[in-house]
Formats: sequence, C-alpha cells, structure tokens
Amino acid sequence: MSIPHAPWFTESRFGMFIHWGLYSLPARHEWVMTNERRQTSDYERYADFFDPDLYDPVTWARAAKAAGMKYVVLTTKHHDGFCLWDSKLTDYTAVNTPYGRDLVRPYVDALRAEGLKVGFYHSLLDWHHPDFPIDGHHPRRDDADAAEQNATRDMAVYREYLHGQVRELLTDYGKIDYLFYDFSYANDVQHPVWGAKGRDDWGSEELISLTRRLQPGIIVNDRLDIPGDFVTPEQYQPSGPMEVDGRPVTWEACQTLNGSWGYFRDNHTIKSTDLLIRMLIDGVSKDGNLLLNVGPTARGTLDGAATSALEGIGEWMRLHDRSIYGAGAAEFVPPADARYTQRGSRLYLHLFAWPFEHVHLPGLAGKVAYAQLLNDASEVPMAEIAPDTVALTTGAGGQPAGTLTLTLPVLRPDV
Ligand code: FHN
Repeated sequence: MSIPHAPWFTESRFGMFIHWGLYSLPARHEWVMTNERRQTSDYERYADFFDPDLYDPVTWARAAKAAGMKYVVLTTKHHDGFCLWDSKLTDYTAVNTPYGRDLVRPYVDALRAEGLKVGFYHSLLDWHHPDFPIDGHHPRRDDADAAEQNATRDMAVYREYLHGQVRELLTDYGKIDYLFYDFSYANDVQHPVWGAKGRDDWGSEELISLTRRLQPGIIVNDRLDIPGDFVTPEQYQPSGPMEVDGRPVTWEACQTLNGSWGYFRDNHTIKSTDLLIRMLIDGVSKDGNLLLNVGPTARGTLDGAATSALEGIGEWMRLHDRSIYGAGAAEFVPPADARYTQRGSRLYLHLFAWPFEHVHLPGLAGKVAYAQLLNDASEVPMAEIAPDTVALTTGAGGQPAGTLTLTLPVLRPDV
C-alpha cells in the first residue's frame, strides 16, 4: 500500500542509505565510541583529522541512480553527535574540521540534479551533548558515574536542541522528501539508572508536527515511539506483507552490505550481489522497499565492495526494473525457490534457483497468455501438463538467473 501524500515511495521500491561521519576514521563500525567506551574528549579528537578531500556527492548520486535507486538517505548526525551540516547550535560540525565546510548542501544539490528524492537520517540519541542523559547505550556504562552525571543533565535542554537542529535541517536545505529518526528505546525502564528514551523524552508529537509543518510532503519513519508513515524492519526480511494492529502498513527494510552501517575497513563479509538482488525482489514481493546502506570512507569515497555491489545490482535492474518499480505482492502463490511481484495485470516470476526442467505455476493454468525472459526478451515456451498447472519448459542448465515475465491476460509482450 502506498503513502497517500507520497506515492513516489512505493513506486521507488529501492533507496540508498549512507552512514558517514567521524566514525569513518577509526573505520570499525559507527558505534565505535560506545563499543570501545571512548571518552567524549578522546573521540571528538577525530574531528581534528576529518578531511574528506575526495568527497563528491555527485559521484554518490550517480552511483545510486545507476544502481536503480530512486532516493538517498544521509546521516546528518549519528549517535556520536557530530553534525555534517553547519549547525548554529553547536561547534561539533564538519565546518570545524580541516574540511571546513557544510557537507549536506552539496549532497542535496547532487541528488536533485540527478532527479533523486532527498532523505535525511537524524539521530535522536546524542552521546556528545552534555544534557543527553547517560544510558546503557553510552560509552560510559558505570552506574555510579551515570547516576552522578545524570543528576546534572537536563533532558528538556537536550530536547530543545534536538528540535532546534531538526528545524535547521528542514528549513535551510530546500525540499526534503524523507526523514529517518533513529531510535527510541521506551521499554528499557527496567534499569534504574539508564532508564528509557521514548516519545516524552523526544517530544515526539511536537517534533513530528514540526517536521510536517516545515516540510508538508515529507515522509517520516516509525522510530519516534509514535506511528510514522512507514515501518522500518532492520537487517531482516519480513515473512510477508507487514501489518500493524491487523492493518497493512507501508514498510522499508534497511540492510547493510556487511553488517556494519559505518565504513568497516577490515570487515570483508560482504553480501553477494545475487543475495542483495534477491533481498530487493523478496521485499517487493511482500509490498516492501529496500534501503541498502553504504558506508563511505573518511576521504569521502565509496569503497570497492560498495561500488561492485551497486554496479552488479544496476546491471540486473537495467533488465528487470519493470518488475520492481511500482510492483508489489502478487495475488498468486509462487513456486518453491521463487518470488512473484505483480504490477497491474503483469506478473513477474523471479527464479531464485533455476529448475532443471520445468517450473510449475499452480493456479495459473489458462491465465498466462505469454511468457518472456526479461534478460533478453526471448519467449519462453509453455506447455499445459495438468488442469491446475502450467509448465514453463525452461530447459536444463545454462539458464541465466533472473526474472521471467509472465504476462497475465495481456497477449502482447511486456513493454
Ligand atoms: O544504532 C543505529 C545504527 O547505528 C544504525 O544507524 C541503524 C540503521 O537503521 N539504526 C540504529 C540501530 O537500529
């Protein structure tokens, strides 16, 4: 189901997530500050060395577009509190680094030049701000220290800072199409010191009202501890179209290339391009989007693994994008090792494992007028072998992985 005020989102189906910031310097995960319990005074020294001399968001935008992505979402600020834009509410920004300039403005300009929708990610957590209460996600986990620190920290002051920075981002950079707030943990109340962070801490109702007032057409995710426009399963693929309280919801799975959102130099457990394509297909077959993450290096480049994955996906999308854009769950049950995506009267069969001889399509007998391989537009012979199935004789071996187009009632090839 689409978002009424933003049908572009489900039409797009595929976007790029970009996690980029000071954590790209240590290059071992965006939570390095907490994972390694780095003191703020220690971690913030990375700002003295942050100089992305090869930063070129036009290159990023073109790589996303070539991969078939229709929108891009950049971390304006992650949990470490470092701001990629020229915020007037803190000195902890890209302007106060050797790079010396706002990184967000060229990013939005590049996306618009390539016709891509503009997305921001904004962290609700801020491990750098003096009034953000110490919690279990903080670098310091010592209860006594946390209790002592929190006695002087004022969440109301931080909340005003949070709203002020959102106001800057949604006022100073033109039309913003998408905002990914991250994240609430309202159920952590069991810990006496660390406590929870939810709608009351963020002022979520006021914040989402501010968001929509400043950017009327924007879409907002579901991590403010109040409902948003879409649901965001993370690093997993739902088992089917998602529902909340029995109602279908729009959803977008966010996934990494290697388990790390930020650039992780020594992590080479990269998902194969084939798996990434199948994740995209799987999501669309269940009415979902895929937001695929890249973590640029501290010099501002996409590393070889990201470039290779994007190019491979782009090559597949060049042949198959009509089975993804604006498509969704089908009204038919697919064969094993396959997915259906459907767009209008056209059904797309995605074969995850090519059959050795036949593909049986239960329930489609007499309904499929024409079958065509999107790989090369060649016709696929069909033969009816039983009242309730239609067999596609795909021949043994050598078949390319990819999508068959099964054109329902329409007698002409898919255009
Ligand atoms: O803690 C963050 C994490 O670093 C990353 O930004 C993901 C992306 O969805 N969100 C949080 C974990 O859910």
